[in-house]
Amino acid sequence: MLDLKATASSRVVTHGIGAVVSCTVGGESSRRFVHSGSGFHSSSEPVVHFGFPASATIAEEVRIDWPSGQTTVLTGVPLRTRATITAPAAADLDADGQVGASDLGLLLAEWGATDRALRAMRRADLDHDGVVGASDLSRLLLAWGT
Ligand SMILES: [Ca+2]
Ligand SMILES: [Ca+2]
Repeated sequence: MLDLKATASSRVVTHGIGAVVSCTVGGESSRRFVHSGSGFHSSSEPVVHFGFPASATIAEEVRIDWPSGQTTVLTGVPLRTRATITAPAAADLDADGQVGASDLGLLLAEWGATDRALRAMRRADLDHDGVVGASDLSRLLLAWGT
């Protein structure tokens, strides 16, 4: 079993609600939506649970697709633990832990884009005004190097 607690530090949703978590163990992938946790188990924390064969000890890959369009990928995650995963900062488009040239490139690639159905557009639209443009660029530059 792997419990993942997904927390979002910023934007769109709090606590990772709406994120999709994919977990690969022994070459098999399963997916879970992060939801509010209300209902039968009545937990206030957004936690996703995965069950695996008893022999499994490690997840080759855990991938979190945040509602913001960003994606966090972890490899070699031990099972039978609880991992807390924090969403990347909004301007860290490629979720590599810092805001820099690669994020700028991703934003510029979406310049003028307006289709929020596309993940690449959503993550570049930092101010959520429905278009990728100068205000998003200025937000990214303000966060540069963080
Ligand atoms: Ca980055
Ligand atoms: Ca925008």
